[in-house]
Amino acid sequence: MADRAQGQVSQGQTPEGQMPDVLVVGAGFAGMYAVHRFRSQGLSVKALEAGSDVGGTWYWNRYPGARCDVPSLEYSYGFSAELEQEWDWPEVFSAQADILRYANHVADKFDLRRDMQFDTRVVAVEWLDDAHRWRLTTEAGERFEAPFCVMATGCLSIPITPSVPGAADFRGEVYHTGMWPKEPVDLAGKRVGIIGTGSSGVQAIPELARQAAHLTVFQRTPVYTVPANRKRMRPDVQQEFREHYREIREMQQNNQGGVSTFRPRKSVRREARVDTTNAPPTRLLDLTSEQRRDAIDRFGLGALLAFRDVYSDARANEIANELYRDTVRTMVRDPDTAERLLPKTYGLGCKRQVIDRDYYDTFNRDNVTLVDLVETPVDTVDATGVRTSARHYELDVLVYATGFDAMTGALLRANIRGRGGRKLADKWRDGPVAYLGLQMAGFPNLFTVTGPGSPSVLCNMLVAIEQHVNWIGNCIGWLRANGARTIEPREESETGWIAHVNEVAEGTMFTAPTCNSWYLGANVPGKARIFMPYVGGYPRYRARCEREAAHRYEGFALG
Ligand code: NA7
Repeated sequence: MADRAQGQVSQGQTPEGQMPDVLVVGAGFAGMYAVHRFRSQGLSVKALEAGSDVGGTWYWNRYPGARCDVPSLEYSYGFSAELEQEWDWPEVFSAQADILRYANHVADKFDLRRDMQFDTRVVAVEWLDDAHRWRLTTEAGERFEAPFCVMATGCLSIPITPSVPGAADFRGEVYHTGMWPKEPVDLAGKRVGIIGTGSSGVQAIPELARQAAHLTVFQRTPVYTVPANRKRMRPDVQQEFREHYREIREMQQNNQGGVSTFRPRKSVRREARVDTTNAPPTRLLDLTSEQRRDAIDRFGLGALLAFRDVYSDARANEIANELYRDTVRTMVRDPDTAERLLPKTYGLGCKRQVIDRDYYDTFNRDNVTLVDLVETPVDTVDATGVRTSARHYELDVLVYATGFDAMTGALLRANIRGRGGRKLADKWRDGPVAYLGLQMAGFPNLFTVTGPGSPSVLCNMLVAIEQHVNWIGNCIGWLRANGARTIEPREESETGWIAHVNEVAEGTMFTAPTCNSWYLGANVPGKARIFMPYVGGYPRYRARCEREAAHRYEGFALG
């Protein structure tokens, strides 16, 4: 406890008036659990959050149609059996508002806000070499210090808006899907334009089309999207999950993507269950062309995702892409529009799979226009709308669904400086270098939750978050128990891990030469092209983390 005794900073104290043991940046699902976990092991903690309340991603992404692509019974915390038993999910895949309600319930139940400060953006994170602690400075100039700092800043938390000439001249309303206002936005009778057809755009477009007088969709790259499961939650299914939650959490721990393979047996009638004998086989190449077509007719476009070789074999991938395109051609009435909506420059499995509700059907509406920005690029935005190389589109509202500076953006914007004042931005000039996505050499006692090089966005985020926060909590506890003041990875651990992260991503569709995705940093001009998440699977990753803890953190240097 030497650090706590060293003195108090005038601001940023815990309610007891002492410097906290741990500063946490962010109060999304990672920061929320960090506060609870660290507190319950006897550490004092203070979390700083830029938003006005908890929820992170689900606090900011309030755009119409925002939803999670992981089933809610699994995209939920596993640390409290009581919480699992008391919370009701209204739908199988929850909408943003329901997930935010859940976050608020958790914050209330565990009294998390007591140790959180909102409307507080951290603009500098600096290691004080002599004092052996971190100093965080906020936009308002407040300073906080603690021996440990945990960056729970999220993987998709820095929205990006392209620099389009004239954008500032637009006199209508401007929104970014990742910073949607809290107050409802009234689009009735308005001419709305949306730029971007990634996951956010695809979710928002059908909703915006229903609300607006007219919707113009400015598309640069067409998307592969499959229909969502839109089921309401059945109470008996939820009950069956609740009865098996311990088993389900165990299954998550052993699943590549942190999602259990649990299927309700009691509450889903036998005849209603998918008959696996008729389910598609695991290799697309093993089917005749009639069988392939038949699989899509029976199971829908999503059937393509069930074939393993689609992700590993270029030939299977191209067959799947062609089947996909043929199917979309049958879904969109206007053949020119259909053709423009077809992805042709990259394959299925390169980007995070998008899931939609009525996306293609939206282009059959009279009040929706698709503009292909490859054919007719944007020249400028002006006071009244968007001008492409072909014509001017009058707009009252312009929505940017143009994505995020993913995985590294929030960490780099925090201006982190480690030992000797070394900037993280310099260390990461050619791409993120970290050990297990948890720590960086030269930045002692700084931890990242779901950082680059960890499964993070390729895993059920709630599972990944709990695993990281538990590991960090145990690590801090161990350091204290063993009289160590600092921990940071050895350089060779870091370089070895990054080599492994790259090796397992090699040869997958994620890193195909035709692929440009935010996983690779390809959506941010000038960002190094590196595959950032760990694709080797959550169980393998978890085992590696556990091995480190079991072997007295041998891959780390202790001070
Ligand atoms: P994404 O997936 O990065 O999508 C952003 C979209 O915006 C994509 O269609 C981009 O086209 C488009 N974009 C970006 N910049 C421009 C410019 N300058 N002009 C035209 N179009 C542009 O972000 P999302 O928010 O949809 O989803 C992010 C993740 O959040 C998602 O994967 C889920 O995990 C949740 P491009 O492909 O770059 O041509």
